[in-house]
Amino acid sequence: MNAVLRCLSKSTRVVAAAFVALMATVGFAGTASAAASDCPSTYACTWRDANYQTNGSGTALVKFFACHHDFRVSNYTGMSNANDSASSVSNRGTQSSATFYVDNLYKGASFTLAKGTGDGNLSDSSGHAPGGFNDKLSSAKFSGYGTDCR
Ligand SMILES: [Ca+2]
Repeated sequence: MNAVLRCLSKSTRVVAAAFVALMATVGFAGTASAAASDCPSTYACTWRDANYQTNGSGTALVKFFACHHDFRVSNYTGMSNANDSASSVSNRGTQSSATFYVDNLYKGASFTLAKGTGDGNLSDSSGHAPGGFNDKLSSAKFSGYGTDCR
């Protein structure tokens, strides 16, 4: 009996240690990833939720280097569709401003983010984007690329 208990106890300790390690990993990832810097330098990115995250993950984003003509064809990494859903945007470009549009193919109302800027909450008018764009974006491109960019 004692041997069984010791065995169980040992297993429990192993499981507990694994659980603690897992939680530490998850906790670290959650803390570190909820930032605009999860968008790679030179890219522009969108996230579904405010504060540069999608369902708690900073790396669940949609990124583009030159342009993205139609958000309907993209999902936030491992998550839901990117169209008409962005609540955070970041221009991590180092050369150019980036413009975000409410319709695909760079049409409809738009706003422009200077290089290196972002807006962590599109549902308010503070930050670098004006109000009225939350859950509406459908395309975006860096300046210097034409409306034929795909
Ligand atoms: Ca805002």
